[in-house]
Amino acid sequence: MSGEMKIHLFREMVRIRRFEQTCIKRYSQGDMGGFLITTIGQEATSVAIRSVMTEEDHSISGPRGLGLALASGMSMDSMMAELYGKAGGCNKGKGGVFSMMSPKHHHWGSYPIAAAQTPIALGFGFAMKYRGGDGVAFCLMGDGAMNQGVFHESLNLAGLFDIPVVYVVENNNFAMGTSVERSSAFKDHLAKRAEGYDIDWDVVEGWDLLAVREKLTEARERAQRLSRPTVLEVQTYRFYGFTVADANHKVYRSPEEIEFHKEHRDPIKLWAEVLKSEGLLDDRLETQIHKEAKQEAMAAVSFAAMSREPRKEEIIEGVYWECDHESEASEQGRHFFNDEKLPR
Ligand SMILES: Cc1ncc(C[n+]2csc(CCOP(=O)(O)OP(=O)(O)O)c2C)c(N)n1
Repeated sequence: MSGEMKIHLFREMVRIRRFEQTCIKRYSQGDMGGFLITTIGQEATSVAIRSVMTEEDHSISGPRGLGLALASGMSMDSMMAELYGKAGGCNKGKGGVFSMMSPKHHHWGSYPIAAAQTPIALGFGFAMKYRGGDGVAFCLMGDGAMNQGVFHESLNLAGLFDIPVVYVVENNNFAMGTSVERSSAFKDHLAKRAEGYDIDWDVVEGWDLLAVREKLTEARERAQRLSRPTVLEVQTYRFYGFTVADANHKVYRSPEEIEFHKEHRDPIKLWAEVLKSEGLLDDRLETQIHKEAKQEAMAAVSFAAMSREPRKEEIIEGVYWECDHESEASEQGRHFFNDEKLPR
């Protein structure tokens, strides 16, 4: 990897952290509603995923998806405005943290329903293969989502039909406030469950950017060359609660545990140390990168604040294809359930 690329990856992780830190401040001041789900402490996974993807590939995530959306190339402006519920947002302010998507960037959102993204990723992989392309689908999810039935259905089909999909499971030890020990009957590595579907699996320390990138590169090659899926378990830790409003996160985890991870397993700190040891980064450049990311986030706050509110008449636009396109159903005003036998 070139020095330039190494600095780029550092910058991308810092941009995620500074963006999310800024979001936390604005959320605490009541500028945005709903939930705020951050990836602080887990930035290496998202940056590594997008760094191995080619232009043909597609990505999708669960609700902990701000990092992947930003790493996909989406602008801070469009994401901040979305969180503010403003018309300038990537989904015109209708989705918030659960709809960080941009088809242009081949990033298909941050699905709130646990594991809902897993069959969609499977579909992307299937479609790309069916059309004869070389693309690979990357699906980011949490350890809790692994216990959903639909994930296992997806794995079964991925293994059976040789689908080029990579399931990246961020195991941050907790699903909301429930630890993996209390939620998984299987006591070995979570990714090992993939063996039940004849799928290759691996585990990697998520605070080591380079290691995550290497494992993802292997998985991508397997998907592209052999059209075989992978389940990669990335061991991570979220520095904040399940959402920013999770007041109990210092109850179900000890403050010492949180401090340990901040001190020893911060992917940004660790990557900075590597870059410094290689002479690629010094304190001045490090400060500058942080400063620029902070300024970019602050500019996004101004953009979001200035962006207009969505109008009432726009509420259904862009929600259902049927509502946006001329059809018999839209003329009748009955988009769904058109069966005559159904009660009107
Ligand atoms: C089908 C379904 N059940 C329950 C929920 C409520 N819920 C939201 S997130 C979550 C846990 C997610 O844990 P994990 O997948 O480990 O992701 P993390 O938040 O730790 O990144 C649950 C149970 C949901 N969104 N969808």
